[in-house]
Amino acid sequence: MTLRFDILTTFPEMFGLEAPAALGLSIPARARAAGLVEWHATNIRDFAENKHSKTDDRPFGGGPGMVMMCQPLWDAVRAVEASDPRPTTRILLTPQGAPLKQPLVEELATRPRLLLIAGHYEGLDERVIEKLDPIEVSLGDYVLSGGELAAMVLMDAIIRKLPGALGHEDSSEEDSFSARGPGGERLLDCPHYTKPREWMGMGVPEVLLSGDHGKIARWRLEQMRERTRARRPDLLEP
Ligand code: 6GU
Repeated sequence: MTLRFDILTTFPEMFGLEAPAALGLSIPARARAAGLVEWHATNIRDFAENKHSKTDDRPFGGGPGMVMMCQPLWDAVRAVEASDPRPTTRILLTPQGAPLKQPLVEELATRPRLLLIAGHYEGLDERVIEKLDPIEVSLGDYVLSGGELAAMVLMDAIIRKLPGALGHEDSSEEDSFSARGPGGERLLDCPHYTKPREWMGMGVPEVLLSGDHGKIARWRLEQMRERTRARRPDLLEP
């Protein structure tokens, strides 16, 4: 079954495939060609019922920036949802959301339809957020100009979890954050090496040349735990 993304945005061109960008190349492009995923970008502006197709206005109470109006977004969501009978999971990309983590990515990869709302300007009128009741997701503690790049990041992370999206069925399980230690804790990835065996006077760890697959697996797990301890001890806390 094909996972369907709908992106609601005032910049639908960012998701176009004419000039392949983030999602038009590499794994997302292959997954799309294989029918594992499809995506449609809808312009919120097309649903604005005011004279200049405005989607934003000045904030009540004053202050800088503009606020996205309720009506165009609400009608856009309703129209897009009605275009396909499968239920959607609504997701709003916003710095006010919960920081994105791999478990949510993996859960979303099992849903049939995801509706991504890319906010802009100072944000959305709070009332439309209340009515839509979306999952609110942030990429981290910094501010992007809009939710579109965040939506693409989320899409890429989800697409690589779809069965058949990667060459090796097991290779996404070995990614950082997917790989597990013995207690089920999520770990960073281990170091990797390829040819040549010597570069700028630097060799590669002897164990990787040993041909002993049990020993190699144990070494890799130890490296993953060591790295996680050194760089991201927070991941090892229960
Ligand atoms: Cl999801 N949106 C925006 N505009 N900025 C962000 C973000 C999202 N996550 C981190 N910064």
